[in-house]
Amino acid sequence: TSLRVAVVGAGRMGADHIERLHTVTRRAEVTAVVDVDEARAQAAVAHIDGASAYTTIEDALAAGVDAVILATPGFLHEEALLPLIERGIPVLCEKPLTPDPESALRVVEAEAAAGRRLIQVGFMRRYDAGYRALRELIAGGDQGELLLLHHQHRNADVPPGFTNQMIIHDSVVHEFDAVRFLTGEEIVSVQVRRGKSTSLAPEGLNDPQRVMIETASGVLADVEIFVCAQLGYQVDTQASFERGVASVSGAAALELTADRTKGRPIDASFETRFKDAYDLEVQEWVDSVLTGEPAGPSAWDGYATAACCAAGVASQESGAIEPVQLAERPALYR
Ligand code: ISE
Repeated sequence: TSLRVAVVGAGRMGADHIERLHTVTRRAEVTAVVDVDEARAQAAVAHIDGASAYTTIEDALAAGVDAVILATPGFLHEEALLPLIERGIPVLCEKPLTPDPESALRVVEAEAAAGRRLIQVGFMRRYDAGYRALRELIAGGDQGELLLLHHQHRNADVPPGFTNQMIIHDSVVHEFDAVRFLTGEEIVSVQVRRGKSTSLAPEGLNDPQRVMIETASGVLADVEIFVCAQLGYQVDTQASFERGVASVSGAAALELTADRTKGRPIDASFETRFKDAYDLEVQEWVDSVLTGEPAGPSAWDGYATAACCAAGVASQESGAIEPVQLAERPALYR
């Protein structure tokens, strides 16, 4: 059997998933692409036999769809997710689940009421070989207790209109999830400091910013988020243990000496830095839908990270250490 997938939103990430489903993913095919921009939807399916373009999710579902990849901007997710949960359609929802904890909790509650996990959130770092190995090292305890995490999250640039809120909701949300994934703990507080800014940031954006995350057991994780860093796409993490230090790096395995430079190239963008992670994420999602055994980051992970984002945005204004408030975790996610 082959899973009939509708990709909703044919923007940057939607287009990437359409190509992946078409050329890499096994046991699934893109049969529908939905975009409010009809021409964009049509262009996205033009080269895919058996795929049709739609402007609404309902029209795509009416034609027969087994599962959905939701790749619209986060503020459009809740209105799409609630009816999909109602119909029992599995969804791989790009991050963030929703932009704020209130709407994320509504999604969690709808899923809990439905009584089964239908939503996986697109936190692709959980599928990166380096992050997986680091999680195992932490859980295994060979280097003693984990004490500190240091994250660098750098983008070459961002589109005009990228705001201080978006730097938390769209970018640092990955570190909130990575810290929860690596430690297996909830985050209890977040502090954000906006320091000296680059002149290369769009109007209204402070860049870089420094984020301090604290987990339930007291692990401190610091993040340099720097989205107009020019140098390329760089997502690295170092972990300090009682007896050693471990590093996850996206740099190429091979060191090259050429053009009077000695070093390891880094990626230009997230599509290449995390290509293997995205491929694995989508394959494991497809297989989990086919077997009916949900795996991967859940709507609860989407909600918990949304609560961290709310604390982060509050701290951008206050500069204070802001507590992360979480609702009680429904039994479905225990
Ligand atoms: C983007 O939406 C992503 O998800 C990337 O992984 C992140 O690095 C980037 O900052 C975001 O804008």
